[in-house]
Amino acid sequence: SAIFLAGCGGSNSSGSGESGAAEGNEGSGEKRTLRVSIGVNDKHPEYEASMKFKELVEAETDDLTVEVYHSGQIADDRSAIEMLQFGTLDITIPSTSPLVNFLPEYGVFDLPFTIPNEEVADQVLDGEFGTKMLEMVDSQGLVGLAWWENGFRNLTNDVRPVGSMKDVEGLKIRTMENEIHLDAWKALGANPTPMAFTELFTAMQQGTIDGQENPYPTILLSNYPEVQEHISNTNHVYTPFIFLFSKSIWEELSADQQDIISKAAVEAGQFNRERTREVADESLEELKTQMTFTEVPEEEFAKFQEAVQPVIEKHKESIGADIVDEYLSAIESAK
Ligand code: TF8
Repeated sequence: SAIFLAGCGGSNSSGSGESGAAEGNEGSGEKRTLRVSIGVNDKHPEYEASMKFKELVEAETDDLTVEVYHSGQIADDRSAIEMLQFGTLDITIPSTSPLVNFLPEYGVFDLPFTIPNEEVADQVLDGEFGTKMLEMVDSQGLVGLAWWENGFRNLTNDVRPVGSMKDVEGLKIRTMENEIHLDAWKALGANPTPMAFTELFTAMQQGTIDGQENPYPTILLSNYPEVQEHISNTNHVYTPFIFLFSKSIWEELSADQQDIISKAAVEAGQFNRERTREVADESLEELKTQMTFTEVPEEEFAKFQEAVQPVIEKHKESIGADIVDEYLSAIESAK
């Protein structure tokens, strides 16, 4: 990550200089630039929403400028989280899955086939459970400000149409850097490899992996149809995006600035959900014209779910049985 630091200038403050950040309280007029790192490109709804966040913040104050860096130019999800911990980056909005490497509790969101639809996701995340999870990142030198949406993940591959578990057999699938995803794909009969998102396109192009899984907008807007022929509506897991701020930098901000940023993160998150859902529908229609689409039959879903049940049991340990129960009951009461 030394390369990232050198490439991006390192320091987060600009304008009136590095010193005196702590005295910047009550809007002393110190100007600050907040850098946002996201992994997807500038066609993605997450980028649109990040630009919305910028607009909202900059409309409220002259003290803060927001710069959005897309396509993992600054860092991939996991490295960006580390930069927040070091105070060398202000904001990142990663999938929750890489956070499991810091907070095992976050593994709840990786348990396959648990959240059934977006409405339930909203209720779980916007309710007590979601708030508790946001607060939990504090122990990692992070401030969790809002839930955004990555979405339901769907499988693509370049070998064969997948309509059943037997079709998954032996496929080399890239997963996020997350043990639960790895185990789930093993349980389904695939041959999974963890990899940073930034390396994924090239890996598919070179054929070192057969496939991957991501929400429809990411699949379309990252040009995966160029390197993948088959797509199925596996909808196997819902991945939230989490809006994270560096805690050490947060503590240098005035209460007013914190308030502006918190509100903008939540409001841009609402916009993000709406746009993501529109774009997901449009993306699927477009993907059907560029790839072979296979609808997984209902009875096959039951088999997928049965196959991953031992993975849920196994990871109840690593995640924490209490938090898994809380998560599952939050889902039940949202249904
Ligand atoms: C993945 C995730 C990513 C995002 C983004 C690049 O497959 O779904 O799309 O976390 O930050 O790695």
